[in-house]
Amino acid sequence: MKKIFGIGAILALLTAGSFVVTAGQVCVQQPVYDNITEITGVWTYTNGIFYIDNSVRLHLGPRWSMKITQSPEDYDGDGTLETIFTELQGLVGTTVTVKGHLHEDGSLSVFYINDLPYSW
Ligand SMILES: [Ca+2]
Repeated sequence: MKKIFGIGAILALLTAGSFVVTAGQVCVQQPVYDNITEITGVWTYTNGIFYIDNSVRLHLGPRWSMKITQSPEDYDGDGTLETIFTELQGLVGTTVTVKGHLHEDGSLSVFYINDLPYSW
């Protein structure tokens, strides 16, 4: 197999992104995103879609996955870790701050909910 990159180049590529390589271990850190948008408003749910103030459509991943995946965070603050979907349903009607990538159509890919990391 032809060698394309030396180990130094690979390490430089990895450390320039969202990974840190130390002594043979790969540690995944919170990715660094540019152009994070923060929006605060009332968390709503209409026709199977979560919104802020019924206007900013939130991208939170496939609903089937949210319904079977245990949430790593207690987003609704009820003291219980539930499925992601149940956690997000628990936010309906409350004022929430989300951070994420704002798309040209005004929708938001959510990376943080009330400063808790969100991923799917
Ligand atoms: Ca909960």
